Amino acid sequence: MSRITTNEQRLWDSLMAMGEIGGTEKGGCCRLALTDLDQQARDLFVSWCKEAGCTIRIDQMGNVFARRAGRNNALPPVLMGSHIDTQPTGGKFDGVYGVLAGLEVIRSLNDHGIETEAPVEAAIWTNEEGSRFPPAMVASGVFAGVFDLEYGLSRADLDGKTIGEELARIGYAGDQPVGKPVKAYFEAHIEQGPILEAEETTIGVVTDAQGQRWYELTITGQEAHAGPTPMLRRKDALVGSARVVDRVNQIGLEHGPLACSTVGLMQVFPNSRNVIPGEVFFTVDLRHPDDSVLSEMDAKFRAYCDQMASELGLELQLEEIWYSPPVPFAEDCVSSVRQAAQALGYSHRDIVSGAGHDACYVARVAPTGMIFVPCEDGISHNELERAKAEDLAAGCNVLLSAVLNQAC
Ligand code: HGY
Ligand code: MN
Ligand code: MN
Repeated sequence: MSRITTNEQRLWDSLMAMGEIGGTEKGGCCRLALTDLDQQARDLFVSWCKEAGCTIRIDQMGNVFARRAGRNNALPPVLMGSHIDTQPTGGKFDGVYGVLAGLEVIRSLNDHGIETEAPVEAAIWTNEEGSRFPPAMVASGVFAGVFDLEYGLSRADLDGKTIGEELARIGYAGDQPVGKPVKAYFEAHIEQGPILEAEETTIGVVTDAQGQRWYELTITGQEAHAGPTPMLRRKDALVGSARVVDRVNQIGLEHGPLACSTVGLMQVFPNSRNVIPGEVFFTVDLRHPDDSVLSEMDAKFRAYCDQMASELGLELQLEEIWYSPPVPFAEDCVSSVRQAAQALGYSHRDIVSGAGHDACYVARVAPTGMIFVPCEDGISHNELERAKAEDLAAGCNVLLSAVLNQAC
């Protein structure tokens, strides 16, 4: 296992410079997928990679691959990467750390004059968050053959703009086919949960990622006047939705401690203080590392929605828009990460990812591993998201070592 290390300050400076693009007053980052800010961030990454001697390849889903040539470029590359799109109240580290750690590995290979047998690449996956264009991880999903290209390009935001249109608008509608042979893929990421920090552990050796199901619901009642309409005559779509929100939360608690259940987006119509809401659109996110438990949660959720609709005389439209099963990562990659942490003397522990990542889809077409580092109070998808430079550098050193283990 290699013990060469990367440049902590350069990695930190790159993260801070990238974080300025969409930077918020609270120190977070709002850089939604395929906005002008995403374009600026992509352009900055591409310029840095070219300075590091990389060639750039952009595929039809806008995924960006920066390649550092090896001795034998006919070999499939060892790939690193993550995403640079953020949540509306995102931080400076979720996703972008994995992209810039990949670049820092390439820069460090240059510094040390190391030539690898296989090429090494750093990637940006388009639209990992699924916040603007649901579902999440759609571009790595197309890369893995889970979705076809037409589905991927046709995903639309709430204004009806599609991924295909927005890629063209920002100049990242590549002409390269989506999908290619990859020797191994490694994604460095902040944990986004409290475990590593609480245990004062530097490296998370990610063995699996939990499964998730995403739903969209429209509950329809009848708008009416908030004053003269007797309570028992109402068809209040928001009351029905509120009952579902509470039941979703209970389902998560009933399947604890590993289950998660969230309602994150809600639109009330007509959203006027003295009109009984006639229609509510909202989303549900259910997660568990065990697929059979996730199915149980799904069944309970659906049954309750039907029961609520009949009790309150409301119309229910419920669509499951996304299912990403639990993912075991490749033992070969997981042990590369574990051995690298060991060789470099970092405290480490096996961990299951609560969040979805592009690695969950790439794992279907290439041996894949992930490296977690702690984040402050386990907070993420929040402008207060913070990570320590020394932890980020430790994760990057493990990434370098794991990549060399596969590429040399
Ligand atoms: O939702 C997730 O787990 C990821 O942040 N897209
Ligand atoms: Mn992420
Ligand atoms: Mn995220």
